[in-house]
Amino acid sequence: MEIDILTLFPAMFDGPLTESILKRAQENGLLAVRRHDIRAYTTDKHHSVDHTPYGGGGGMVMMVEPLVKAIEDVRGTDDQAPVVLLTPQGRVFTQKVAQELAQHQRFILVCGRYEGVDERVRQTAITDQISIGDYVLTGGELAAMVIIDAVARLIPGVLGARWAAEEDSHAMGLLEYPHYTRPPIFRGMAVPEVLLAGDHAAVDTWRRREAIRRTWKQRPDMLLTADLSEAERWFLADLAEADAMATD
Ligand code: 4HQ
Repeated sequence: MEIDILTLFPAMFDGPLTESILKRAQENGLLAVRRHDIRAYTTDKHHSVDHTPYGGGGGMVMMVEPLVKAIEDVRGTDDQAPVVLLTPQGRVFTQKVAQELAQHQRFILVCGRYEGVDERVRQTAITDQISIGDYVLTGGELAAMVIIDAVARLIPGVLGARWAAEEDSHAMGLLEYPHYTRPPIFRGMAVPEVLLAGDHAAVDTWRRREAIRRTWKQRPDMLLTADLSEAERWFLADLAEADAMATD
């Protein structure tokens, strides 16, 4: 997979891309991340990338010319690659959106700064807009990094074989079950017996139920779409009933 980033601050990506899983993915040729400095596409002597907004008001707006030139240069003749603007106005990033992006061989991330980009950037050169959540960042860079991280781990071979990306919580539509490792007792808190007994079917059933219990407690909205068996639906009904008894 190839990811191109357009940014005024290419160095912001140094840390996350040069450690751990993302570092190894690049070393193994599974992922290529290219950073492009938008300022390199300016033509005036001051290398301006922003200007005051027409109509007045505070702040600065990213100028259309350097940005569109940068996008067109980086994209080249590749009309398949999505050009994604990071913005609070975009569709909200979820595991489903990550899976969708992971289907592309290449995509381009455009990071705005200041109050945002001139509206004509969207009209000319953007194919998709994504928000990582309803809060305001100082720029699109950290949002771009979140997307790269979530998408890269979906590339086959990036996670070890034992950690197939489908296994984990959001992909299953449930939160994760509780995890334990050594020691067996910490400050009087024991690891659940079923995990020590070696009955793998019993472990699987326990983990599914604990995942359902947690999801019901913390994220009941996720249960509306979760794929549960008949037995698991009964388990859920029991949880709800026990809760109703306790609060009566
Ligand atoms: N931005 N998800 C860039 C965000 C944001 C978000 C605010 C994007 C500032 C210039 N991006 N502008 N939330 O808060 O993606």
